[in-house]
Amino acid sequence: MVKKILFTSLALSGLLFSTMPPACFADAAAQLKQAETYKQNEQYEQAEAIYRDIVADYPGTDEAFKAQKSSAISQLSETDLLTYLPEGAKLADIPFIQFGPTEETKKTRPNVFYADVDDDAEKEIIVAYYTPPHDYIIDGKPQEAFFRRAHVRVLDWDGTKYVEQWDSGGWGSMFLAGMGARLKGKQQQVYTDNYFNVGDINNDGKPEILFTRSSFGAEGSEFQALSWNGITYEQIAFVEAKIRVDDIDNDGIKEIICDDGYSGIKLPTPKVFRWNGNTYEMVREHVLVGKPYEMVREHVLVGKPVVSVRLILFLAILAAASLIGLILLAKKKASSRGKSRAT
Ligand SMILES: [Ca+2]
Ligand SMILES: [Ca+2]
Ligand SMILES: [Ca+2]
Repeated sequence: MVKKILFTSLALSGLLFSTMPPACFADAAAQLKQAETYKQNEQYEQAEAIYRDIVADYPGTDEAFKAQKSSAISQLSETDLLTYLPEGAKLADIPFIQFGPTEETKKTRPNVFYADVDDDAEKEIIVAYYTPPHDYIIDGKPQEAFFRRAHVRVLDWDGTKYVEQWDSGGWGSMFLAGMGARLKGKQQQVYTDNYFNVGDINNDGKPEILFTRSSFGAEGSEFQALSWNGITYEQIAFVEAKIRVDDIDNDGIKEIICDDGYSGIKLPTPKVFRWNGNTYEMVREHVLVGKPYEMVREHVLVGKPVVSVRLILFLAILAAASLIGLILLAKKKASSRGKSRAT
């Protein structure tokens, strides 16, 4: 009987996990393969068209990053790109993860995106770069690049050449934010995703430009999301910390969550910013009592039915225990009745 109950609980939890939607990007992988075949056959235009589609259709995926890399190489060389940036500028190096095995920390994220960010059906170039001085020397030793400035620029095709459409202006010295050294690589990527990215987070059909810049000392770090308003790129989100972007209530519109994600360290005030149709607005600030990811997910759903796997398992175990108790009680009663009959 106990075995049967345990089996039922396991089957129940198995069913819960199996109903979660699979993150399936099989199409993107197939498209990527097709584009690579075109490239090998020197059919560059066909390859380019697919790369652009993958970047636009599957933002934030590994396939999009691969496509971005291949696409950027065949669209505009780094040397060509630099001619559209201030003198002495360098393309930004943006970490894939900040802590972990050396080969992983050496990996960088794309510093150039090709996407239609101004809603005119033509793709712009969105580039993250640094302005000089890149290095300085104290007592003969090269120091960290404290004095360079991090920028994002949008280049628009005017029919014959690229022109500067927008520039963030310089702030901070890197595309980075404070990261918990104890966070696993996968969890770090949830945050480094937003160090520089382009994607439609508020589900209005237009991609946003997202970036996080950081500076040593008093300046701290700043995350911004910008969206084309018909005239210019308007700031729709601003958070002075590193953030993750996630659709925590599965309504298709992504939320911006600032829970810092220090593995195992409980932060007193995780913040959630929701899209209100015009801007990302902070909707809740909570005292955290559990693991960051789960607590934020449950808190923001207050007022809505919460289906917690842990709660269901707890109820299943409680029901099983009660049932066992009842069975034992019934057996005890039966045996005492038997005994009293015998006497
Ligand atoms: Ca455009
Ligand atoms: Ca959008
Ligand atoms: Ca949402």
